[in-house]
Amino acid sequence: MLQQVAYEDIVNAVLTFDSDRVTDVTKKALSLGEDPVKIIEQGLNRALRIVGKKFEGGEFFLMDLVAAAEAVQKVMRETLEPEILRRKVQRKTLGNLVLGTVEGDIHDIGKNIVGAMLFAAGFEIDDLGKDVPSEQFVARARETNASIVGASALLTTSLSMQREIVKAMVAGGLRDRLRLMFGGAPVTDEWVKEIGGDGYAEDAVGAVKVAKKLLNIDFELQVE
Ligand code: HCB
Repeated sequence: MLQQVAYEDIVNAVLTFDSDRVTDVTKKALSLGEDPVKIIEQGLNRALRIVGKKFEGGEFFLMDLVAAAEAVQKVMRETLEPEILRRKVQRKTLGNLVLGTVEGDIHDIGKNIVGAMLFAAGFEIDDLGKDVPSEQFVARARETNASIVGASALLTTSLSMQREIVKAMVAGGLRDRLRLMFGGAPVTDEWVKEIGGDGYAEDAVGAVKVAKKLLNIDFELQVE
């Protein structure tokens, strides 16, 4: 019951763009022993999905998207990501992973959460940021000898850039040397198969599972 109350409080705080309250309620939930990953998935992500629907329905405007995103980014950066990393049991390097949001797309909240979770699970993360051209994914994957490249796309118009990344990896001669993992709200398993990717993850916990599976590492999440 306590958990439900905390999640609803977080959702409501995001929906009213009250950044201080988002942080306060999140800290309270953590102090009650809540798992930071659950706070993200059931509180912050749920709130952002509602924000998206309200935007689509004309009830919220762009400035509302921005305000909600800022509140979520602040609590992620200052409170939840450090907590996820603090709870990590031990550091062992599972592989190098290059991560970014595709060209033409500046949505990076989900990509950042995925990066924090993968880092906590033991991957070395090279985060290229947002609006990243396909060639940059290739160049960095080559430089860092990456085992996996992960790319995020949130717009139906930027989705095709994931296919461009696959093509660029083939053209750059890297396709057979690494695994390609894709995610983002409009991405599906079918889409990833269609474009010739290796793995699809619906959320950050899924991304850790998929990344380990792609490298044949037994799955055990270590951020509890
Ligand atoms: Co934005 N936006 N937005 N937006 N936005 C969406 C994405 C819409 C769906 C909202 C809507 O209309 N319902 C919509 C896209 C519609 C479409 O393409 N069909 C939209 C639009 C239209 C736009 C603009 C075009 C608005 C405008 O300017 N008129 C514009 C685009 C700018 C651009 O990119 N060129 C825009 C701008 C913005 C901001 C800047 C205001 C802000 C982003 C801030 C930021 O990221 N720094 C924003 C936001 C916040 C959203 C919503 C509300 C939330 C996105 C989000 O952060 N979700 C979103 C609504 C929605 O998605 N339903 C809306 C939470 C995260 C945690 O989820 O899916 O990103 P996620 O990540 C998950 C998951 O997918 C997976 O794990 C993550 C963690 O669980 N995952 C991976 C993600 N990447 C992965 C990679 C892997 O390898 C593996 C797993």
